[in-house]
Amino acid sequence: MLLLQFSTSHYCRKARLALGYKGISYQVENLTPGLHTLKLKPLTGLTTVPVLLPQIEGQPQAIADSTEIFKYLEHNYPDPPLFFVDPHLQTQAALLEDWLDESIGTATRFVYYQFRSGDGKQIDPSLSSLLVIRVVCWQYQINTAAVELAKTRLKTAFEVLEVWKERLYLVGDRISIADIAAAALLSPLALIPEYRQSYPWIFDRTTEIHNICGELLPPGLGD
Ligand SMILES: N[C@@H](CCC(=O)N[C@@H](CS)C(=O)NCC(=O)O)C(=O)O
Repeated sequence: MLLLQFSTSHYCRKARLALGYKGISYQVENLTPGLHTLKLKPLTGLTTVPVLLPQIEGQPQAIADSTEIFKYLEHNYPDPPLFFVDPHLQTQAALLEDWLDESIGTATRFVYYQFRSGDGKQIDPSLSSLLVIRVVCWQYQINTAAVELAKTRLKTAFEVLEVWKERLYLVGDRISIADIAAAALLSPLALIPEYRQSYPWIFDRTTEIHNICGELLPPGLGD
């Protein structure tokens, strides 16, 4: 099995956490941003990573989108489960996962790249890193007004995720796609002191989930 990814992408981290949780062995191929479309477009019709190539006869050649990767993994590798049999719990988990994916993961990207192009410049002051940050800010139209909206969405996310203060799991009594999505999609904020100080339980639980899944901790955690 091969995972096409950008090494720093939080959506790719989400796919790796699920693969790790299920104990699946896989390899990664790190694509070069910009050139990635040449490889991905013919394979999936889309331009985003992660893309999973099962490399198994009779199975799809390529699965694009982290949510679709979750579904593929659950169908083909049901044990240990990340979905629930109980339809009520599964709906809750799927709703949380979709909201984290479509709204919060994007908000994280906006706030993170604005930080990296300002106060967080020194994290990697190399020319290549600063260039990538500039391109990302341009590509996603990351500007002050959009970042303010993203911060408001993140505030709501931290309120919703207060559940982690009381309980180990966002839904039900075991880890699910909701926990994996939250641990991955908020992880870039670990580098931003304001978030680390205000929401320590988010980053404690993120660390635990990475350990459970056998995934290396994101920058800012564990160093
Ligand atoms: N909803 C998608 C989002 C994936 C996504 O936004 N990936 C970004 C990297 S973090 C990407 O590939 N961007 C490059 C592009 O859009 O061409 C998923 O869950 O897989």
